Amino acid sequence: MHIDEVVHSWPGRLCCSRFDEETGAFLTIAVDSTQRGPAAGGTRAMVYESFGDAVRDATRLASSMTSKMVAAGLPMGGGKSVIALPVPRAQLEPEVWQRILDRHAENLAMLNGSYFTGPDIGTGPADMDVLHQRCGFAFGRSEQAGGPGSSAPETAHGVYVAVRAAAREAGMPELDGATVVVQGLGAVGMDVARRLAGQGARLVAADVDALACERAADELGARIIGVDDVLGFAGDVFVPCAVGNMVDDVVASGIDTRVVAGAANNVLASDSAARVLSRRGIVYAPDFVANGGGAIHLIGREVLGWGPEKVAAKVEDIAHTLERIFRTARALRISTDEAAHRLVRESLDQAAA
Ligand code: NAD
Ligand code: PPY
Repeated sequence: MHIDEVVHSWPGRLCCSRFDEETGAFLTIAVDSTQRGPAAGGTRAMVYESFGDAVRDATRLASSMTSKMVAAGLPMGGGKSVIALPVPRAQLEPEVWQRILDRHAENLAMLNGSYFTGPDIGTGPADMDVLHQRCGFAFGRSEQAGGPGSSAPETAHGVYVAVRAAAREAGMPELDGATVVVQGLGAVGMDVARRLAGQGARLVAADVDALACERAADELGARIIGVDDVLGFAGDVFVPCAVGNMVDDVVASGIDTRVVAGAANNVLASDSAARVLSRRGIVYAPDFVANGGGAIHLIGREVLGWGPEKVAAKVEDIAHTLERIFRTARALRISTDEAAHRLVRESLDQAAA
């Protein structure tokens, strides 16, 4: 994507980028909003087709973090970091990755607390330990380093709660015997799959990682399908837990489940995809609501001083937020995504007034 398109379509506050010639990494931090408090959102490290694509991902993900904070009732703004790597993280020499983290920490220090980072795709608690030690502006350190540890279990629980709420809305009070298609069997996807299997769901799953597939088949009896067969697979619930931007209008027209609810950020490639799903009677749980468990864990534990029980109760509340969104969508005959954005706008406008 050309950078001009990104600039013209993003209403956020600040986006800063830096190219590190020595490692070939292109680092971006996007701060979407600080209206409710300092911005926060994870650091995503992966390979992008172009630097424009990386900046677009950072800005869209940052906006989504603002909505996530509002929907979860957290007193923070939205931000995100994207590190566009020259090769996949697993192929980087450890010292090259350390240098990239050092550059990232320098950039975070320059923002001086307007933005706090945390884990996302390609980074984890061990990286947050390093960033926190270098600059202090990182959530999600490992428990050994005094942090709250991985956010994946709370994210997974929130997604499970969201799947159940969306299934109820679609007329499926129980998941026993329901066919659930899980895309991505990483830290969150595998955990969600385990929780759904515990409810008697029949699992169908796909991942680009053959080992992850083997684990899901052995441990949970999942039927493994090809990654290209996921989007049109006939089932009851589709649970996207891999990367985002894969449901465009065409994909939305072909999805063959009654529910879409998952962990991936920015599942929808466009606003119109939400309308397509809605017209087809497919219940979509807006991603920034369904995957809010990780943010609730990190901000709850590190900013608000909550214990695990309070965090767990707030994650359960995701069901109530979704029920409110579903009611609004029904009453106003709009998509659930529009209803969720309406809720966010109203809340931000109220705070501004
Ligand atoms: P992860 O990296 O552990 O897992 C992602 C999995 O998706 C990997 O196993 C990967 O091999 C697989 N994958 C990648 N491309 C794929 C494709 N085309 N088809 C099928 N599988 C594919 O990441 P995670 O922590 O499990 O997060 C999953 C998603 O949830 C991400 O989009 C992330 O941004 C989002 N999310 C995570 C958290 C959290 O707390 N971890 C919080 C909110 C949102
Ligand atoms: C996300 O939920 O998408 C994240 O990026 C995780 C996160 C949440 C809150 C602060 C830092 C990271």
